[in-house]
Amino acid sequence: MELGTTLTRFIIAQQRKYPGASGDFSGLLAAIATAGKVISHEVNKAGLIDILGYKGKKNIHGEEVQKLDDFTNKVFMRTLSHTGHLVGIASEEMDDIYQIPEEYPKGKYVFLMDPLDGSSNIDVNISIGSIFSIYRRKSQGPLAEMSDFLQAGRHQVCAGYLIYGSSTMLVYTTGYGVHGFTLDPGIGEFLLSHEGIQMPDRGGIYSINESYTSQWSGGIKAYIEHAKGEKKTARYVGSLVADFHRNLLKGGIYIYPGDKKNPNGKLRLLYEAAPLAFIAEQAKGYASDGQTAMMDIVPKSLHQRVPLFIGSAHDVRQAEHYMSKIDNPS
Ligand code: AHM
Repeated sequence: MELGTTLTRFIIAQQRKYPGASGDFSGLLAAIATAGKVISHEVNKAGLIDILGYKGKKNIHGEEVQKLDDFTNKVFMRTLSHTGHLVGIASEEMDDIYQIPEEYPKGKYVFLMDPLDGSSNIDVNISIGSIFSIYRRKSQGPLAEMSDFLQAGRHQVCAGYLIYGSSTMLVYTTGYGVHGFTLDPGIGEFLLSHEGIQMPDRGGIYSINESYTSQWSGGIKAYIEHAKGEKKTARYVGSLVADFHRNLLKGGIYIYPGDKKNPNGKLRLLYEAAPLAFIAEQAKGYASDGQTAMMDIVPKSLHQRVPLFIGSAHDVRQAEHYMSKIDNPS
């Protein structure tokens, strides 16, 4: 489609093109885009906090200032609750499942999110993001059940992220390729800027926090030496969305491994790893926990952590090869 196509027009065109594509997503994606605009506006003001005289939890007018991660969580909840497409929401910011209130119509999907990923980067003006994932519910009663959320990534019907960087972008897949839209702040619309994104099979970048080298397994150490030998260069922002987005467009591998201290790593299967794995696979990339395809891992709990290897397919397979050869020789 031509550049400058709005998100809404693109979704409608996709529905016509793929008869299997559900119209339900137009409503949901429109709501996600609205939440993204509100959050983007707020994130862009974060740097003004000192200038405007915010102190602690109060602003100069004595009003409570919300932490940005609470704020983003609430924006998504408010914007999505009344769409009529959801029965429940789970968030990295909430301990338990949120049930869509009685007064709203309910639908057949559940929504999962990391509303503000990379929050330690807000104060220093580095890109941050929001990650989301949608599953068709399995249960049939009036309330969402845990089994609706604890599904393997392979069952996702939509996944995406918003990145609040030098511009704000929405990148998503419904299983028909990966498409990116850039927010034009002048007109407040997400415009198609990256249609049918495909990840190079091999990349020139590796992204891992090397300060943890002493904690790494032999397999990780060997793979990173291999990556350096291939003349890959290191890039690590410390915001997963930003590191993933760069590697999606340029090719590369992002690793947050398990280590001696945290065998399951740091990142969350349902809110971070599975949605990005869906996007990676749709863009011809790949993601795994070092052994098993991320999309095939069945979660045991809502906030489960998982080691993450994601990016260019060849590079991730290569890392898996080192992991199995050195860490799990048969
Ligand atoms: P957060 O949920 O506290 O934002 O942590 C997630 C972030 C990722 O965005 C990032 O890739 C990773 O943590 C960085 O962790 P580390 O500082 O350990 O390298």
